[in-house]
Amino acid sequence: MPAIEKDRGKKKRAAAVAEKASPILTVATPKASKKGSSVLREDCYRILDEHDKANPKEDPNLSPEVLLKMYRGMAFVRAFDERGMMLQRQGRIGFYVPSFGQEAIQIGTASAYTNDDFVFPSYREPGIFLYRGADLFEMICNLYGNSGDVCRGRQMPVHYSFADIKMFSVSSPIATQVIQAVGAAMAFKIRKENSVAVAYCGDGGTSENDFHSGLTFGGAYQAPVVFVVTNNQYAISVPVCKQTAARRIADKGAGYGIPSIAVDGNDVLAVHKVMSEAVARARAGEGPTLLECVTFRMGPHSSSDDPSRYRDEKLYEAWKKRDPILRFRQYLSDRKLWNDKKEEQLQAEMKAQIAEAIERAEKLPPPSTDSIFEDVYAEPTPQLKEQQKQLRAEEALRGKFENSSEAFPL
Ligand SMILES: Cc1ncc(C[n+]2csc(CCOP(=O)(O)OP(=O)(O)O)c2C)c(N)n1
Ligand SMILES: [Mg+2]
Repeated sequence: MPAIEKDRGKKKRAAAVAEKASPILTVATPKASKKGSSVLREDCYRILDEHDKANPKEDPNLSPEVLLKMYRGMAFVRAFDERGMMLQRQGRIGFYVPSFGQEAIQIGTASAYTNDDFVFPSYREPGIFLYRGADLFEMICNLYGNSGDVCRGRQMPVHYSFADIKMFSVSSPIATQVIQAVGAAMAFKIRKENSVAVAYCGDGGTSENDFHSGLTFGGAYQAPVVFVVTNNQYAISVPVCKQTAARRIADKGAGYGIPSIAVDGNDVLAVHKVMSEAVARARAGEGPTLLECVTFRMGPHSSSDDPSRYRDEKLYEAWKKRDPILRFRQYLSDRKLWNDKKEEQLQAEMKAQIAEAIERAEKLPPPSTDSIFEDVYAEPTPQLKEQQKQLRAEEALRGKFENSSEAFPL
């Protein structure tokens, strides 16, 4: 079983966690970088070994239907990210944030909770939106900020908002979603509801005050929340070894009495298993769990970033061999659940589906300038009415306002 500490009473909890949990913090040290060695160490919970063979004692033996749904989810977010980056490079959208290499964390966790649970994502979890059934076309409308966008072009691209599938809106300020998730979880507990809240943030996010406030309250109130930290080794250009003096991110849970574990974030079965256990603990009233999912950000921080300026290419090469999708594909092929032909079909199908949604989205006009004045007040104030009148007069004089330079800072 994964090494998440069971709740053995308040006295023993902190000591037990400190001793047994959280097997790893991998640090992108310059030394590791020079050697080009993989920074993933052996003491991380995993099910797939270095030859992608599953440890039979740990294999959760999921049904073929679930396994294939997970594989499709991982493949789909990769295809979506590839297309998103391409659209930005072609100048068709202004900004994109890819999640290359982090597919197993997104799908391994999302497949472990239910539609009644609430998700508080960071900006690097498009796969969770897709896996939970967000409308692909509407997601693409967000990228264009057009009139089909739920937020009417008022958000940055990749800041999706899908309340109907219990996904909180993505917001840029780091780790704000951690306290929001804890607040929601505290409410579930008070109302005796069965839902669990899941908060995602990055390694950099764990330096934010919101992370500490969230863990303080989550631990003290034993709220039904799971904290998922994606340790992708970097916060933009800052490697995790400069981010914290902690030996491992998972160690941070102990200070709040929160059982914690580090898991191989490129092993979807391992992520699914520890997440299932963490969700079950939360639902059973046993309080929060902190997961450190160890991975590597295979792409740039965003379409505005160039990692070659601060990151050794050898690190990338080392992690490429641990591609979570290829590892999982190998596992499925060994079980005769997947083959090259199925892969070819899936790739063609996904590409067509994404291309069709893009085509439709590109036909939509931008949101009307009138929409600027809507959604804040039920009845527009006299000042707003006046401003709207002025804008209309300007437009009559100079024509509709064109898009700005579409440059994004981050
Ligand atoms: C409160 C706050 N501070 C700084 C920033 C600028 N910023 C944007 S992304 C980022 C790095 C976050 O790194 P990490 O939490 O590891 O997540 P990752 O980008 O690796 O997924 C920073 C510092 C911000 N958006 N919000
Ligand atoms: Mg990071």
